[in-house]
Amino acid sequence: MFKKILVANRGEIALRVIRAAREMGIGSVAVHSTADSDAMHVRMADESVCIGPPSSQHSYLSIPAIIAACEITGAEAIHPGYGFLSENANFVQIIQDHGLTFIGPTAEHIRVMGDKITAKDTMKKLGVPCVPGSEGGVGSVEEARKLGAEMGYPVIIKATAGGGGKGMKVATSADDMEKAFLTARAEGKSNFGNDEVYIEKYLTTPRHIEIQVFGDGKGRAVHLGERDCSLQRRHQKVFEEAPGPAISPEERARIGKTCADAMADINYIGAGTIEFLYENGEFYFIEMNTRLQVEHPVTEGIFGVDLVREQIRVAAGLPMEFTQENLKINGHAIEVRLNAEKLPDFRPSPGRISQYHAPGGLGVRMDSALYDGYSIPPYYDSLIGKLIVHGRDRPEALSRLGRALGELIIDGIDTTIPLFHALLAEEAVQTGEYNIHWLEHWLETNLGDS
Ligand code: MV4
Repeated sequence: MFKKILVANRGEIALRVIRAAREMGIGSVAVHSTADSDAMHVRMADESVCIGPPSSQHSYLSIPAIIAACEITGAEAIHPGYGFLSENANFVQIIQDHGLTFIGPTAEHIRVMGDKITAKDTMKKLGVPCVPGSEGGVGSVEEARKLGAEMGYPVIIKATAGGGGKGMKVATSADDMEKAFLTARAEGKSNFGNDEVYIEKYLTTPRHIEIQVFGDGKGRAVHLGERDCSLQRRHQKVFEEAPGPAISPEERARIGKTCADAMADINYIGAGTIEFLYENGEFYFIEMNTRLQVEHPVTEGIFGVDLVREQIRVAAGLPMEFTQENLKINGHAIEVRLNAEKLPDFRPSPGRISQYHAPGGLGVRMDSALYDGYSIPPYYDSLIGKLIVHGRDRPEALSRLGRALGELIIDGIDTTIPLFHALLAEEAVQTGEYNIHWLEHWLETNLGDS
């Protein structure tokens, strides 16, 4: 096992990794920008190294600075958290070239899944059900129109390198096609330096259901059920839960096995998430994330496992501590993302925390790097914490969420806490009868957000 690992991240996820390392008797190295000298991850780690100025580009995204921090401290492995360099195949290659270990998948798996056309092609060949659409890329408006006529409208044109909703356009008729096609291609080019696009049948009212998978890199892989992450605003998840309120045990076992078998086939190592749209009882693969995700705690809650511990174990060449047979779901978990943002327009609201009180009690987990007197810097993501609740069933988890939100105090800045009090009062949230459009519609109706 590693003696010391470096955490190439900040905020709550850096704490998450440091905590797992400490429980395993592994030393931790935090890296930080000059804006984060007082950050909790720096305080909590065994050692820290300043790696650059506030701008992420020159600190948390600086590969040379992070490699140098490993060499200075003698850290043997790097955990990337999520975001930043977590899905950068080039980073993984450089880590290996320096005789260090990346705690995550191989550069090759990251590369394959990072390009959505190759990801879809790979998954299709592995027997994973995909959204009907083009075979590979589409090179011209004429070809796009031909496919549109065959498939029937609406269709969606997606940039193969796309992400966060960029490079994605819906065409509702042949007349729309030219504009949608050219816009998706231009957005792919300008945002990701890649103008390749593909086409899919547009699903109008699906849920976003993602399957958690985990592999040992030696042909063994398991699934840890699904998370329903349909409640999103502008492609940012807001509220996530597991198990999905619309998924039956039979459906879970079936799609779960399909995903686990696919990951076993490719010798996938570590944590991964296979994203699906779910509509009318069918799963349609859209993309795969080759990282630990923000919402992983809901899965940890219902399965009683530590996914970061398992990531570190398999990266060190040890076996996973779970098998498919001993992974059993217990109860229901919900996560809400707490952002330093001002409603109704979700404008970033950095600043000094004058008072912080975390909720507690049975079934409550607060993952946050906040503390009394901390100043949230303006340079990074506005996520300031995640409140995760667990209950014996969904109603208990919901009422526990309301109780915990009532205990939570974050003063000095604006946060999205009031949004969750309001959402808990909604029938659709109480029943779980929502889809990927429900939240944006609700925000428009109730907050005038558009
Ligand atoms: C889709 C879709 C409908 N049909 N693909 C949005 C982000 C990207 N990861 C995939 N996305 C979508 N792909 C087909 N064929 C609808 C969306 C979509 C969406 C998906 C998940 C969660 C929220 C969403 C909000 C708008 C659109």
